Amino acid sequence: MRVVLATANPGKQREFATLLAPRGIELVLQSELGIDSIEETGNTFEDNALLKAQHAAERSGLPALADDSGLEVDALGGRPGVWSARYAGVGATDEQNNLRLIADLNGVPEDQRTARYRCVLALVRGPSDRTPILAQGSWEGRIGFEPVGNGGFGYDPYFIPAGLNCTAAELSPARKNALSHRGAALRDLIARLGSWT
Ligand code: ITT
Repeated sequence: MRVVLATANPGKQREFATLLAPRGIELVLQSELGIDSIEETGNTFEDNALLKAQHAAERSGLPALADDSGLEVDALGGRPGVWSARYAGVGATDEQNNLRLIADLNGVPEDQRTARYRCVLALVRGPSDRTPILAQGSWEGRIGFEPVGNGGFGYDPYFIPAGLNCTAAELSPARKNALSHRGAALRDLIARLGSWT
């Protein structure tokens, strides 16, 4: 099955390629088809994931899979949440977003730095699919004080998964996929696929 992956984020692309390779799903990047990203106007991960999937399906004429994800920090009332990619402003780099996160958590002690990553996936057969498949996953952890590790992307150098003494950026790609919100969401999606065509 050929499916368009509706993301422009290279970190997500790498993780999806590894996760979906054994599933017989051939992923085509939306950028390979000349499809631009759509503005994320939703207030929830679900709304934005659907928006991205419908846009890519409409432009490509193919089924489309989109991911909307982000980091929810308890001491920040759940922010950056759906604004994770643009926390330091539209077009911000991972480094700029991380700097803002750490500045906002200045003075917050370790036991109050709890957080989670959330991921919602939307899979549509076409732009007006009335029964899209939505799947989700989350990953509990806390925000460290210093960046550690070179793997992953986004907030990973500061995200210390619950039960581990290292950051997500120190995990191998396979280990991150086994533990992460994205890995969990994809396993949920695959469980819901059934006879989806
Ligand atoms: P697309 O919309 O093109 O998929 P994006 O980066 O804009 O790319 P989102 O709107 O879903 O995607 O924002 C997700 C952000 O949340 C991402 O840019 C990171 O800052 C953060 N994030 C999500 N999953 C992450 C992960 O596994 N590791 C680190 N940061 C993550």
